[in-house]
Amino acid sequence: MKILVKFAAGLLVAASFASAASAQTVLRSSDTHPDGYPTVEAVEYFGELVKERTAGRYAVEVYHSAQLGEEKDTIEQVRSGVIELNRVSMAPFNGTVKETIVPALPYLFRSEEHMHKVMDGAVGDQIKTAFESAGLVVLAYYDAGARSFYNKQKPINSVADMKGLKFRVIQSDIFVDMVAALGANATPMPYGEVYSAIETGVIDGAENNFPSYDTAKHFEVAKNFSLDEHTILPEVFVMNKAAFDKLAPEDQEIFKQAAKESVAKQRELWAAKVKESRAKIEAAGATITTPDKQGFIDAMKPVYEKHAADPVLKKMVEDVQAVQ
Ligand code: GTR
Repeated sequence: MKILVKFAAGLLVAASFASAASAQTVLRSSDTHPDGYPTVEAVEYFGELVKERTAGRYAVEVYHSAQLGEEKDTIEQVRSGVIELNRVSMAPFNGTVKETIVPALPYLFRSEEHMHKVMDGAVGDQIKTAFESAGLVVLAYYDAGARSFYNKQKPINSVADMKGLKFRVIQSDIFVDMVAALGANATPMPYGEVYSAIETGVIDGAENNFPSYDTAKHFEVAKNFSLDEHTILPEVFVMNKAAFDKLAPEDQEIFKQAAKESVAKQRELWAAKVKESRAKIEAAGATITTPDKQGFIDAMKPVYEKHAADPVLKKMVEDVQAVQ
């Protein structure tokens, strides 16, 4: 009898373990960057907090290194719910969520501190609301520093040096028009194709921040980095809205809080990575020049005229400029 009771109790324990295990929901998140990159680590950290605070009911699996595809494809996946989470740049959303045009405008943010204040404030909230119409909930904005041009032909000291060069840009019309306004040619293409396109001479260079230039190894094939810092465009960490709406209200709070804490973590990791990458690419023989920035700023007028003419966006630009 005793044995039977023990056996039954054992079965009960086993059953409750089984149900606890089967009750775990695994959420998949994509990132184009490799393991160890600040955005990958930040989302992993978010996942650890969520798992801990939901007693293991939710877990996050981060698929780094574009394992689930290039950004444009994974954006479709998270919008349709094939995956639940995604960490991407905001630029590929410029055509679908018009409010994302604002942080992508060249030389709009005066500094990274200015960008933080804006994205942590009312304009950041306005962009978050706009994402909902695309079926996404913004969990966090992460740092991506400033984007600058680099190429394999020559150092860029002024806008005149840009003439005729071919650059890969991130997939957004604003970037295409920005490059045209500088007298160069732009080809939007997926991130994963850039290295070989530079190597084989299909393009002369691209534009990005130091950590991307480093980890995607673009510094090996395009050694002239020109610190023109044209765009301080943050990353976005999004969740499929239907998946978010399905969460219990207290779990939604856990997710939001965990995401908030992952932002602080990512900002720290980012600052360290920028320094590390800059030192690494210089040691590897890349040269950094600081061009006459005012010339770049002055050339951006047509980009604003074309992309920020919409009254909603115009007002947002003014709001950004008013943030001190
Ligand atoms: C990086 C960004 C990536 C990706 C990449 C690109 O700075 O972190 O998400 O958008 O740029 O240029 O495609």
